[in-house]
Amino acid sequence: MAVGEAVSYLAAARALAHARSIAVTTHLNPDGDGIGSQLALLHALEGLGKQVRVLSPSVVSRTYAFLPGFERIEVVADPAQAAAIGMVDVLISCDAGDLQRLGATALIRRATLINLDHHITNTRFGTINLVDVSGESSGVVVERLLRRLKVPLDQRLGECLYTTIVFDTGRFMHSNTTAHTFSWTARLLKTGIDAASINRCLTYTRTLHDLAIQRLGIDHLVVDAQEPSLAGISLSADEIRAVGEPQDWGDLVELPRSLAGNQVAYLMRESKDKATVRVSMRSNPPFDIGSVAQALGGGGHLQAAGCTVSGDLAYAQAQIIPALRRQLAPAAKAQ
Ligand SMILES: [Mn+2]
Repeated sequence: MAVGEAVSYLAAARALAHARSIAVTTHLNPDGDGIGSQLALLHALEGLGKQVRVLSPSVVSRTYAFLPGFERIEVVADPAQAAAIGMVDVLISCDAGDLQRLGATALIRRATLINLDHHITNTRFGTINLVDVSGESSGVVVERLLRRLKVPLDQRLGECLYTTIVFDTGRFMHSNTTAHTFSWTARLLKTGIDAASINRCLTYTRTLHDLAIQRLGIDHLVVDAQEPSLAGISLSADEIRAVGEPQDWGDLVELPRSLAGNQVAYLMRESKDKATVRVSMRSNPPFDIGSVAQALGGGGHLQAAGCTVSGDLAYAQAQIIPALRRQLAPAAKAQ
């Protein structure tokens, strides 16, 4: 661990030790890493006698309803709701690479903002930046922080933190899965969690509507004519409206990625007003799609990243697809 990171853990632990009121938030369209990190912090900090509120800038998928403390999550989706929270000593942001990703929760009044994250593209927007890119999930960063606060792991924390690692390693399939991942996860299993049951909750909870979205994805799956190792799904506002927008887009971007020979995959979704397109990207090492997202104002990791393009679907495709082809081209020549 770099010296800077060690200092941040100490500063964050100190700020939390001195705080009375704490709010914990995460990014828009929160996922298993953000929510698991938040709820682990809720239990740990309440155990230390703190007043804690758990906030989300957008609706939280019922997929995570099995997590202890899920019913404590309050949606803060506009400035009035943010103002109603009042002043807190510490606001902790979990798993968000930049302030915009916090939606309305960015407006919550606070003395100190702890930016807890593991994204390489994090913009260091906090008062204290606890950005540890060596963590496979933000949950790993949370656990390292809890060690500084002398909070021992228990089953509740184990369940929340296990969810973060399953989600952010793609069920131990992504390139960020290492020996550390398994030894860290083994410590969580020793708290007595039922990993198989959590896996079922995270995986086998699709609705018929979710499957209709999968079908929409399959119908719109395109393999690039120039780079056969590039494939993706582009969905227009009209196509999404016809099926009905899901609460959670889940891992639809994994569908093009599952093709034999695929190296780079994308999902583009046009907004209702056709003014923006949300782009999710995935790649296999050594192909870097994080820089593509970053160049367009987004962020993430080298192999998993996203951005929002201003413009309609055709405009976004014209921006993204040539950039992804360029990422594939040099390595293809070298082979
Ligand atoms: Mn994460």
